Formats: sequence, structure tokens, C-alpha cells
Amino acid sequence: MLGTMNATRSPRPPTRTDRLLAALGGVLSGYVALAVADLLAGRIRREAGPVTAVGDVLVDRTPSAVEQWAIRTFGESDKAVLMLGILLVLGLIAAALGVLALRHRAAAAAGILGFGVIGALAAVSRPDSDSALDAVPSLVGAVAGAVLLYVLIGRLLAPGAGELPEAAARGDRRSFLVVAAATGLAATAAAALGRAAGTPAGEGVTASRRALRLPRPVSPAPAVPPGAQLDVPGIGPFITPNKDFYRVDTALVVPGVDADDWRLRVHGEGVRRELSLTLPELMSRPVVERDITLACVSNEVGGDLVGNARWLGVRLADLLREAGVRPPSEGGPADQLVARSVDGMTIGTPVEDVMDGRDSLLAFGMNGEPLPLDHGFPVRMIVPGLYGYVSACKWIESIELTTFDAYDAYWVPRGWAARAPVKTQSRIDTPRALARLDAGTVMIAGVAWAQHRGIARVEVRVDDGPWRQARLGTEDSRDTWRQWVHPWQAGPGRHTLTVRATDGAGVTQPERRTDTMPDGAAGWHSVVVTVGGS
Ligand SMILES: Nc1nc2c(c(=O)[nH]1)N[C@H]1C(S)=C(S)[C@@H](COP(=O)(O)O)O[C@H]1N2
Ligand SMILES: [Mo]
Repeated sequence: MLGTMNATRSPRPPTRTDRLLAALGGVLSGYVALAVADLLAGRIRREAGPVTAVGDVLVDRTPSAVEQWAIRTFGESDKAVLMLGILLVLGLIAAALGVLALRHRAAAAAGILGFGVIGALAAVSRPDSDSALDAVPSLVGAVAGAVLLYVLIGRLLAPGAGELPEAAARGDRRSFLVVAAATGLAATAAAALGRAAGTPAGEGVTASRRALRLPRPVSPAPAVPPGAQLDVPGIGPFITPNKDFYRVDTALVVPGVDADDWRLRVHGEGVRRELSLTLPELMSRPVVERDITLACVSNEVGGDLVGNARWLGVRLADLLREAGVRPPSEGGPADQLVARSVDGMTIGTPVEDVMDGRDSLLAFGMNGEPLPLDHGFPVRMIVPGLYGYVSACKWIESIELTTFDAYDAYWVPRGWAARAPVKTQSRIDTPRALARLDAGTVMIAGVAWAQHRGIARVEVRVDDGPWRQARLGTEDSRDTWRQWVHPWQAGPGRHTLTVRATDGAGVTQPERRTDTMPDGAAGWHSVVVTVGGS
């Protein structure tokens, strides 16, 4: 079909240079395939891009142990690392297909098409895909890549027209390089123009967030008491700024939900009046403002997957009452509330916890702003005292009342506990691990949290010495963390500093370290420091 067919002369045998160029041609074809796919995904749906779609499938299928390792090793860059990994593997395969094309041109081109089919399948099998259109970016991109590979390799091995072999090879390579450079440049330019022009997916949502006006709370949070923030260098802010708030979710592309299109459905067992609310309807209910600390179950002892924010929203318990829901303690049939997000996440929360009087929220405000896109815009759940994966559904779109027996939410079949109240934790923020200090007074300080039970006491121990009570910052609420500080007269040598907290129920953190899986890490945090003579 493409390239010069010549039945009488066969292509010259490939040299090492040809193989190198063919590998390059393979990579270029793969690149063009992805650039075309990206251009189309920008028009259709960002999530339908092949790398994102395949990445999402990998995220969903990855064994929890690997996922844990990735979060531990790469932290918040875990998603970028995954995408780079996919690109690297694709690049190697594309190079191999290029070399294969020297002998089997059609088969190699078909190989690229095969990857297009994989990308298309991944895109349409996403829980948030509702149209076969999502297959288009991968398929069209693959066709472009396959045709290019076929043409390029055809150029490289064009049957010589009677010239000397060396001259023929030079001519072939020049022709190959011209086509390669031209398509490479064209694809890059098209992709860049596509990104710059028009409204890329996601633009409208940013505008929708900017236009959103938050209502005033009928029940505002009192000002944070001045003594809650300790004045110790090295200790973080009591309220975590949005830009520094940790982010944990499975979404490779942040879901873009327009506030005008958003609706929340409340349905299921024991719901007497189903609800379907728009954002203005939700905001017209009594709005409250609360300080609540959120923690991730994947947070290691001493880790930073925990943050404290001022949330604005509607009490979820009120909304459930409005729907006629009764908690199990009042004879309600449903003990689990399953929140679903627009990207297909499911999060199961005990109905009893949500309705026991605590400030469980459907939040739309975070620290005085509409929720940032990556923290769940326009609406998310927050339940004080429960880890995020069993309570804090971002980009929420429905709430179903059911039972723990009848339904396992996303993380449960992956080995995480169905019920997971936060464990009491304390962390030393200063001095840092392995710090070198001068002898004299050293402020040991950090935070402790036991949401909804509160922190009653924090104790610090140096080496095998006695436990000494730290001074606690003023309590903001039982649902927030508490800062603490302990002055230490540091003498020369290596020292191990250890902290432990006791919660409002009188329970002290156990010494024994346990893994984050299945229901949150336990154990004391310690750091080793070296004090020089002075
Ligand atoms: N839709 C959705 N909501 C989600 C998650 C997710 O992957 N998808 N992750 C949960 C987890 S594990 C945690 S710890 C919190 C984190 O919220 P943040 O990213 O705003 O800190 O969100 C929860 N809500
Ligand atoms: Mo989490």
C-alpha cells in the first residue's frame, strides 16, 4: 500500500546503522502516536488519553503492597513515576518494533495498532467512561503511528536503483531522516498548538471554581485559640495551607467536575425520601464551619500524610435525617454508607459514626476557599476520627445506604480494613532525624492527633530515661491535632528521642510498631540526634 513496491529487486540487507535508525523510527512512530492521541484526548476527554487510561488500569490492578511501596518511596510523585515508567516501557517496545520492521514491516505496524487497541480498551473500561468516543484518541493515534512506521522503514530500505550499495544506503538514510524530522516536528507543533489553543479539558472547571461564591456559615468555627500554634522553630503551621495539604488518591488526571453540573444523589436501604441535590440546593441548607484534622491510613509512624484544615459544609447527618435515614442504633437497616466519586472510587463509612453527633461534613470549602480541584472540587466528605479511605470521598456524586455484609468498598478487597478509626499518633517535627545539635537547651516539639477523642497528654523520653510530660498547645477541638513542646538540656553524645501520646479516652499509644496495612500504623516515633560538645 504505502512505500515503493518493487517485485523484481529485493531490499538491500540492513546494516547496523539501519538497525539504529529503525529503532529511532520506531520510537518516533510511538511518539507521533502518543502526540496525536494527546491532541484528541485534549478535545474529547483528558482521561481518555492512552497513557492515563493504561496508568489508571495499572493503579486499580496493582497489588496493595506495590502501591504502598510506591507511596512510601516516591511519596506524592508516585503518579509521575508511574507515567514515566509507562513511557519508558513503551519507548523500548517501540524501538524493538522499529528493528522488527526491517524484516516484517506489516507485522511491526500491526504491533503499534495492537497497543492502540489496548489503550482504547483501557479508556472505555474506565468507570467514568460513558461513551465509545473515549476509544478514539488511542485508535487514531495508533493508526498514525503504524502508517508512519511503515513509510519510514520503507524509505530506509528502498530497493536500490542500480547504484553502488554505499551510495544507495546514503540516499535511503537521507530520505528516512527527512521524513522522520518532518513528522517529528509536525507532531510536536500540533501537540503544542493543541494544548495552547481552545479550551483544554479542565479549563472550564477552573473557571467554575473561580466563580463559586461560598455561603456564610450559620455556625462558624471559633477563631483558632492563640495558644494552639506554638512558637517553636521547625514546627509546622497549626492550619495546613491548601497548597501544602497532602494529597492521596488513585486519580492520574484530577477529575474535573463543573459546579453547575454537579448533583448528589442519596439513595439505598432505609432511605424514605431519595434526594438529588444541586450545589445551590446543598448550600441553601444550614452551613457549618469546622476545624478537622485528616489523616491517611498509609501514613507511616513519623510520616506527613496528615493535615489540618478549616472546612465549610453541610452536616451529613442532617441530610441523612432529611432523607429519612435512621442509624442502626435506632433500628435503621443500613450500617454502611457507600460514597461514590465521579471517577469510580467507592468509600464505605459506618452510618453510626456519621450520625452519632460528630461533625461529619459534605464540605465545599477548605481554608476559606472553594475546595481545590485536587482535594475534591466541588464537594467531598469529611468525618472526624476516621481515616480518609473510609470517610473522605472526594469528587463525590452519590451516597448509597447499604450494609458492610452486602458491599465491599474499593480498598477492602485490596486488603485494607472495612472499618478504620484513626489510631492515636504523635510525631517529633524538631529536631529532625540525624540532626547535629549544640549542647544546651533544645526544644523538642511536634504534633499529636487522635481525632474525635482528643489528645490528653504527650510524653517525651530521652534514651532510656524517664517519660516527661511535654507542654501541650491549647486544644482547638477534639477533632484537631495538638502541637506540643518539651525543652531538653542536651548533653554531648548520640541520643534517641521518643514521643508517645495519650488520647482523651485515657489510652496511651502502644510501643509496638505495626504496619500501615490493614488499618493504620501504630507505635512510637523516635529520632536519633547527635549533640556536639560546646
Ligand atoms: N475520589 C476519591 N476520594 C478519595 C480518595 C481517592 O482515591 N479517590 N482517597 C482517599 C484517601 S486514601 C485519603 S487519605 C483522602 C485524602 O484526601 P486529600 O487528598 O484531600 O488529602 O482522600 C480520600 N478520598
Ligand atoms: Mo488514605
